[in-house]
Amino acid sequence: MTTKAQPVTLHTGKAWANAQLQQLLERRLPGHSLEAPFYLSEEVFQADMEYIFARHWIFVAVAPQVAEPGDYITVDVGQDSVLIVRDDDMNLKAFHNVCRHRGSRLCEEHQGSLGNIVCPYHQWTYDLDGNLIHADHMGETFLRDQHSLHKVHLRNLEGLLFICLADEPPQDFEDVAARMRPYLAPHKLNDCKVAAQVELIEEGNWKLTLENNRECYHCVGNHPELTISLYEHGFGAQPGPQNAEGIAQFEQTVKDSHCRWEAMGLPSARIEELDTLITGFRTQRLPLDRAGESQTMSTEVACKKLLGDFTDKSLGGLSFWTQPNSWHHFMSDHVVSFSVIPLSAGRTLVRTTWCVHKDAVEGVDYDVPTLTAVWNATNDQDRRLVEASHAGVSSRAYRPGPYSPFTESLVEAFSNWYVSRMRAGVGGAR
Ligand code: 3BY
Ligand code: FES
Ligand code: FE
Repeated sequence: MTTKAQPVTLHTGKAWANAQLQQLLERRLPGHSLEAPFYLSEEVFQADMEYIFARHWIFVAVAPQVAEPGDYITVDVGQDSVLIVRDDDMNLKAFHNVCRHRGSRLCEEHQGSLGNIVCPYHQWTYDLDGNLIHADHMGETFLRDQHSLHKVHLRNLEGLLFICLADEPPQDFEDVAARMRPYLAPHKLNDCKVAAQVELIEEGNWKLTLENNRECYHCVGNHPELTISLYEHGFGAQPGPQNAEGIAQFEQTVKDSHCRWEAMGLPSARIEELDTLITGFRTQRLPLDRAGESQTMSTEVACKKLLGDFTDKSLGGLSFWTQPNSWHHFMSDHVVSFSVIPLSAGRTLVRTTWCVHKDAVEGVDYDVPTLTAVWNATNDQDRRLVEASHAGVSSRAYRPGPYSPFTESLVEAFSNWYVSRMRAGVGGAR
């Protein structure tokens, strides 16, 4: 049986027919990459922004980016800009970055600090809870309390900030948070500072970025720096006689490490809910190779001051992946977080943030080039892979290709999640 994809004609420039998208979704071939329009079409991109990015919990920042009262950041998701501020009581708040007067953007900068939120247009002034506290020229009958900023749902999951643009966000986030808290809490990301942040633009569709992230099939051939700290048999190995011994040894190392970490109060067992929940996620703590301390070129810690109350450098890497747009690696000395934001059908922003203990001193406890070397190199390699994929899926010769049942099952989980959430969106469900 052949698995030849049917060509799809898209009526670009005309109103996107939901029926066409529905058809594409219905005929998705399980176990295969998606048909080309999913990566290329402007209409699918608009649907992605509506049904995926405006309706699910999106990872956008880490709490240390807004550490002090008055600190703010803005994050843009599609046409929407969201302002995240820390108020005077140290609570985090999120608002649409849109003035209630005539709609001007309130904050143009990506980050900063403010006392009140003052619109640059006519100086309407809001406090850090979003209440309008000052508006000139509006007369006696004007009701200030009817003009507070529009709120955006925000959750701080142990220092990871997620927003949801929907009126009614997926409820299962609370279960995800309850299950993840014991894993993340010991690393105390809320008590960290940002040591470095890098924004990378990939000339490719965001789903290619995510698919690429969800497998390590490509790691041996492309990531010489990352694979220094990864166990060869911990990723990308096909089960079989040639790998049997290596895989068994790796599994024993994982078992022994988990026993040691669990005894220290660090949950380590894998949880996999990537396509079984609306807020799909996966976590796992894995040992690191060689010195076994951190994802660095030397595999030793990049920061001498360890996170939280840790005294042991060898805590492996606790990874946390979320649908649709993030992954994170928590180690003994630092946390590295990745947020993916689609910019257009063919452009994607990957924002990478490295955090260390807030009392760590740059130049004494850590230096930024050592801390960031592995992931700067790996991100750039992944960027090229995504761009090459995007170029390839743009060709008339492209047809969905088969995922490996051994090393691409998490890619399949991502695509399944995406297709099912899009079906729900197109079908009018939440
Ligand atoms: O480690 C990661 O975050 C993923 C998995 C394999 C490649 N990639 C960069
Ligand atoms: Fe903000 Fe006028 S648009 S004060
Ligand atoms: Fe990669």
